[in-house]
Amino acid sequence: MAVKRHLAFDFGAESGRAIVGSIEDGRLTMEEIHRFPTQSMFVHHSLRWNVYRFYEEIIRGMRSYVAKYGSELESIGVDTWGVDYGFLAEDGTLLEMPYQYRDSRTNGTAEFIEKKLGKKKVYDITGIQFMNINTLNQMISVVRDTPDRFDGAVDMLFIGDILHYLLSGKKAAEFTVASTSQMLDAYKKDWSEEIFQSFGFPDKLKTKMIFAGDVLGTIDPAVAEEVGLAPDVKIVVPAVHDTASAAASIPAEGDDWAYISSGTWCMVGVETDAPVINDMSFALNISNSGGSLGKNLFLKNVMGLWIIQQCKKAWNRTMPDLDYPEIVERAVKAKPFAAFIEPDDDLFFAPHDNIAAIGEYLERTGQTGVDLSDIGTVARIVYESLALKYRYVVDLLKKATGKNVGVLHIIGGGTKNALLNQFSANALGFRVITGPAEATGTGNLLLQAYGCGEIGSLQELRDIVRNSNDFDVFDAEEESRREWAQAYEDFKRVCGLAPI
Ligand code: LFR
Repeated sequence: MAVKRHLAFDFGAESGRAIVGSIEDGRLTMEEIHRFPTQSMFVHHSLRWNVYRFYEEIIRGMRSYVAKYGSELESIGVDTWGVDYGFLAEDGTLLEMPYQYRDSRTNGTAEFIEKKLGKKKVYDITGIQFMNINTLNQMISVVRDTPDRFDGAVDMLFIGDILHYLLSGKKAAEFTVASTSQMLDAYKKDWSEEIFQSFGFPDKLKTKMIFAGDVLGTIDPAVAEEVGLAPDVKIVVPAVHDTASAAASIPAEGDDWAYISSGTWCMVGVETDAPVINDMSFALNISNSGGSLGKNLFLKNVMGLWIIQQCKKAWNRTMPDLDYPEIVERAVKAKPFAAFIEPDDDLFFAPHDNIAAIGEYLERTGQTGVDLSDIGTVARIVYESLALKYRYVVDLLKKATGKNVGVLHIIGGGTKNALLNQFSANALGFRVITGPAEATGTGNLLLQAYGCGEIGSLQELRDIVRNSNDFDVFDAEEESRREWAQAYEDFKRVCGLAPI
């Protein structure tokens, strides 16, 4: 029988890639055939995504596929970050360039939530962590500042859904990405009437909901012809939310695990069978993000590698050749626990100069005498603080679910940083297992294969992940156990984190 190939497009905030995958003898083979920068851009002083350029990269990716493998392809699926969306007109035209979630238009929207419906009520319905980036906040800013933008809109689609629409001509909102909006009823897995009514969002924007593994349709014949693909290629939605595609590929067994999907954002979570929405999860501001194949991702966003990416950007202004291996090497040599930062402080959300932001943070928290001109020192502060924040969030998750956690799976691009992996094990005091690094691409491809009938269950899917990858293990270092335990206490105190 001919090999069935799938093509995944995985879009991150920095870069995107096209990956071909096929399953043979219970193993997934993956090959990256196209890579491109994504990155938002300032247009008229607002931060936007050039979605048609993303589409162009998809066309390029499909052409690369055809050049290598010919016209036969089983399916295509796209995943992206969450929360960002575009409005479509009746004829399917995108009405404006979608905003990127770090745009400042959401400033002040949090108060609106409290006034209109109350945070508790919104959380009880949606189960989603309050963050200014959420679609809810972005939509509130439309109601508040630019209500005419609703006029010609007949559909609201998330970025990945827009790309699926361009490929298939079919409009639908995939559940995992839609859940990040904070506009769904977490139990009904559909749009919340109450949210739409209370905030004055038009009903016409409640796009039909579909689920990871659903076949949206076949490729638009004109697109197929343009790139040289057969007309029967299926468009199968993976978990359009990258975090949910990644979570599907956690190689976990048993029940006592937590995970981090590590990239620009680090999503720290545990998997549950149903939403966990109660007073404690509300107080701790934990999300119930939609998972694939019936799962619920009880997780919290941590600012993640964004912080070191922004430091690197600042350093690269004067040292263009400085790369991550060298940054890590310098961090290894730097003094441990010189200072702490709270990665999720507002200062680090969209900094102009991240080193200056760290300086401001240290000053505000009375941490003096730290030489921030030393790259290793700064990098070490960031990596240690991230690891300590992971520990804090895992402790919160344990408290809110009552779950026992004895191992942490780290998946995604962040796993390539062995120092951070070791720090994470040290901070947590238990075993960290890393991989797959291409977790999102893996999950995307395997969810497509599930949609095409090649895989029957999540367990089978994870068996394939385990058969197809090598994993690294990091155990907490005995000799520094005491220092890390002390550092955790200091971190919480210095950063003003509530005791758990
Ligand atoms: C990670 C991610 C997170 C989401 C953030 C913004 O790429 O999808 O899960 O909270 O991006 O959308």
